[in-house]
Amino acid sequence: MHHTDIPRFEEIKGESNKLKLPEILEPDFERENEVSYTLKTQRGETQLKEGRKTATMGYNGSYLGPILKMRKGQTVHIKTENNLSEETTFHWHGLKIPSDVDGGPHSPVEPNQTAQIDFEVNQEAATLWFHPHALGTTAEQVYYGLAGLIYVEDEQTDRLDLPKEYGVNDFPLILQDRNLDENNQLDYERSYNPDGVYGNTLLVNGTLNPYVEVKNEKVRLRLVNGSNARNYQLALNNQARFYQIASDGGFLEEPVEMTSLVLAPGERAEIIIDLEDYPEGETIQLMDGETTVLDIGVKGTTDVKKELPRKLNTIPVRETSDSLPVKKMTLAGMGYMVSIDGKQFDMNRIDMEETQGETAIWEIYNAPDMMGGMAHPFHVHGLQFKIISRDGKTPPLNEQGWKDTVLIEAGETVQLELEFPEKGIFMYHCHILEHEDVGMMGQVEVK
Ligand SMILES: [Cu+2]
Repeated sequence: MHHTDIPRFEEIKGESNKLKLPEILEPDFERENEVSYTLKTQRGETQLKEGRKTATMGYNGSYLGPILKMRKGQTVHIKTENNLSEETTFHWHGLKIPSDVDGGPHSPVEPNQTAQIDFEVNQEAATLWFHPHALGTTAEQVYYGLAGLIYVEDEQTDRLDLPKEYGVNDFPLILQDRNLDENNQLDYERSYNPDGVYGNTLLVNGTLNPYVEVKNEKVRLRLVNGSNARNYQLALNNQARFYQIASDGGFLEEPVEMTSLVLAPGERAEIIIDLEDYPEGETIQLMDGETTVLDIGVKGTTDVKKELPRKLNTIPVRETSDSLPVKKMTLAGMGYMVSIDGKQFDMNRIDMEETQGETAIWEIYNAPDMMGGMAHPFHVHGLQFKIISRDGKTPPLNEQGWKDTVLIEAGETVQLELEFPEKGIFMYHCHILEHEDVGMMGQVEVK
């Protein structure tokens, strides 16, 4: 879908709602090195907008899901249960885990069935998320509400003096656009477009026109693009600077000062907004273009001032770059014709082979067509990669940390450095969920 065709948001005035916060899921049990959760898909009804409730899907609730907290080094057990009348999967987007627990299309959970998942957390602190990845129905299930967050924590999270009081100065923001019809219902079929279902209503954690009240301090926003297809370009209404501190897979080396941030489907970014010099009663808005994403009001004051840590993380740099073979891949097409290297997904075909623990370079070219083509957010399962270059140039500072999803513009070539920590068959695909369902997806076998 070309940029000019993407539906704009309609402002729904007169309704302002306190930002809904996902609950932090209570473990079934937790010991120092072990935690166990139960996660259930279900149908339900949710008050998304004034008037009639909306028929939705959720995890352990009617819309979206809880936050699963886990620590580096912990063994995690998750009992997954499917209470839908259709198959689903439980995919852990951004976790570095073996393919048999990754929840790709190979691992369906049938209606009224449960599946037990066990893995170890072998990665650093990050804001990750989970969502279905069932063959051909991912987009629709996410659209109706199936998505939730994972907070990985570690010693660095404990040590860094960053805002971390949940719902006080540390807020997750799951950004999703939806079409609510005249009866307040989500009608996926009616909204369907193979180039992505875009909505005219912005929801943040399932909240329409959300606001938060905070003190005059530094506030951390964990941004998650949980939309099927829409990119966001986020900025503050007064053009104030903010600081990105984390990308998809962990903290950046240093806070990156910026005034605008693009977030593609699947991507996460943690930012710090500095409200220390704002007086009581002041408001500031996080915007996507002309649309208010979140209204932030300063209510209550504090004298505590915090310097942001200068050093957040150490991202290892590979010593040599020229000895590795470059594996090339081409994204192409639109609508039902989208492809990777001219092919659409076939579960019985392996498209790429890699070796566990060895560094590989993937060069991904997004071929434009006569109409110009479109940007694709490219996601790889089972690892966190690094972006080496965009059209031969070093990526911007906020893209120099760990990533699992990268937006590739039409005509652009992006080089990634990857290392799969686990063996098995992993997906790579466009994270426009309708493109993924149509078949813009391949399989890499890691031996
Ligand atoms: Cu795509």
